[in-house]
Amino acid sequence: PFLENVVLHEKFISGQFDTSFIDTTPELFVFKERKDRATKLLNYIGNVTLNGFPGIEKRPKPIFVQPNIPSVTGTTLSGTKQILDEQGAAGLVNWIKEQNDVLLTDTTFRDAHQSLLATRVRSKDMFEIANATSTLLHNFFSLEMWGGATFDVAYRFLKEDPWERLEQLRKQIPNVLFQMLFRGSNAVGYSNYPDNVVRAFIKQAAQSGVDVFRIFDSLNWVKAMEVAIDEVRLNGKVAEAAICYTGDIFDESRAKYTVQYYKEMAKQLEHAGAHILAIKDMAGLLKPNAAYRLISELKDATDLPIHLHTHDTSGNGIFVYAKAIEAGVDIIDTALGSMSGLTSQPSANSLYYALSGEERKVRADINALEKLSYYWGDVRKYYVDFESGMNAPHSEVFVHEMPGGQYSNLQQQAKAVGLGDRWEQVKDMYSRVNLMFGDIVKVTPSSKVVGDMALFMVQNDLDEENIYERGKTLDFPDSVIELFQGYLGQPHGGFPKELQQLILKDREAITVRPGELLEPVNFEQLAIELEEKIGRTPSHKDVLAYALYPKVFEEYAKVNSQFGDISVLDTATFLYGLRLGEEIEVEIEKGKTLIIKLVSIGEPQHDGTRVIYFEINGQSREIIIQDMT
Ligand code: 3PY
Ligand code: ZN
Repeated sequence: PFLENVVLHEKFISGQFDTSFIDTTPELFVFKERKDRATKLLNYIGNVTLNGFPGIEKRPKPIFVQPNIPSVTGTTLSGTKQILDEQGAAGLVNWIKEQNDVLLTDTTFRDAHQSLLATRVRSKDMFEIANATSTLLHNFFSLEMWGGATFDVAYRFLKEDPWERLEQLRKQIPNVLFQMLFRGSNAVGYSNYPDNVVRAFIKQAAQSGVDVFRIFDSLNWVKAMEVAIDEVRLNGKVAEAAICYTGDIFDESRAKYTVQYYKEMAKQLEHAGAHILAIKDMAGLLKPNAAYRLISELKDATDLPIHLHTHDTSGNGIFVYAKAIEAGVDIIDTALGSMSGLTSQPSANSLYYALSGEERKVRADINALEKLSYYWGDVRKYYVDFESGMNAPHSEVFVHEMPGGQYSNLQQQAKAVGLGDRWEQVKDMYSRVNLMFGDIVKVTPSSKVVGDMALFMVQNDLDEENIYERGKTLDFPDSVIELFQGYLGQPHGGFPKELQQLILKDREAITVRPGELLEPVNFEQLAIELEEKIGRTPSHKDVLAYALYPKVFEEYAKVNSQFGDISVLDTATFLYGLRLGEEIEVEIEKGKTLIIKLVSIGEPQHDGTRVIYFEINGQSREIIIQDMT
């Protein structure tokens, strides 16, 4: 640092090589906080090389194929984003209605990896392909690239800033609408937040680049969606309000979720200000003929364009979409071939062929889809340890009704509490708990509560009868108590009274919107509190993240100050570290690249540390790492 101070000093730069100025210039001896970026990165690499990455089986770093980024010619593109910016949400809606082709939303950047790879895909892998995506998917309706679990997982596991992902992608993809999944009054979290948090979050997301907000409520309670719909409209963006689809409209033994029920809800959403109506089939329960019937009837019931979302868990996805398209659906959600199928969305590539030559085709270029699909096929290999293990269509979803993103998650939760070998029982219990709860909509966060209760019952060898017999003496999981208190809102038809009493005991239940009872958050005060915790002035985006996820954000900030910005590392290095002798280039900022080589790893010391020998831009550097293995 001293030498750097000297050579960067204006006197030195101006040609004074008479270094007597060193003696007369005391500030040369004031060193900046010099645990510099390079050292921090080496610390991270040393650590992950030695100790591994959570969730990745400790093994020699595999040899990965470098994902191929298709070359595209850089023309200035104009797409749906320009339609919205120039004509507003109403103009966009009119434009959608004029299209004969079926429009596509690509979910590869969000739901596809949330549902296949535990949401672990890093921003870096998206940035690499962003320019190509902008060109190759220029005629798509939107890219779903934010929200759902991505916000939490970015901070919690990837140690990167989700806002940075959004803003960087926005710069690289200026022509296609960006879409996010928004859990109504649960925002991108698992519990209700005060209205001013919901509003502030939407406002910032809109400023940072989100255009279309798909808003849902985990119990289909429209009242809980109104604040979000209103705020999206105030920001001039597109409010896509979702009906969560559950059950089976053709199953007469389950009379709760009928076509009539969905039609009523659609009308309420239109009345609440929705620009687009989404059918969110989060588990993949919508059957082909049910899709035809539902869409036909919803088209009659409202004037809104319809956007259909499903998961291909059962393998019926393309058939469902074909029927929906016949019924006049406007937009559908697909993923790029190599990131599609099973718990993810149906493949855009397959759908393209299914409909080629038909009167209504999908608007997409098949060569473009295939090129992007190659890239993602290779990227997916980095994340193999996060695959769910499901490798064939899973028709049982019609019985347990678990959302696409929950299956592998609950499986992990079951393992963590020692129920790994009783997974069949857990699945069975999940559907029984749903019926005990009165047959509720199951999607984040209500689905998590059903999962928690199923684990609780299997773990304690309980069945429905025991719950009623012994309920008074049982301590139910917190999430179950909160659901029955009304803190996630009100389910269609209310809570089963007897069970509610057993669960709540002497606690009160609410029936108003939880947001009405929550004190508004004072953001200035929160910023001061956060500054004290992290030792730097937080941005407004940091404060919003902290408001939603205090512990997760604090932990992220800690890791960030320890290792610096590790999102710049390539994914193989981020997850596996370096092999002996391996050399990588890391661009830590535009035009500033470090060449890092792992030279050797020393023997363990008596204090459990090891010295790791690196070369960085040709210079030797030693880093001491605690060996935790
Ligand atoms: C989420 O809320 O993250 C979902 O994907 C629900 O389907
Ligand atoms: Zn989904």
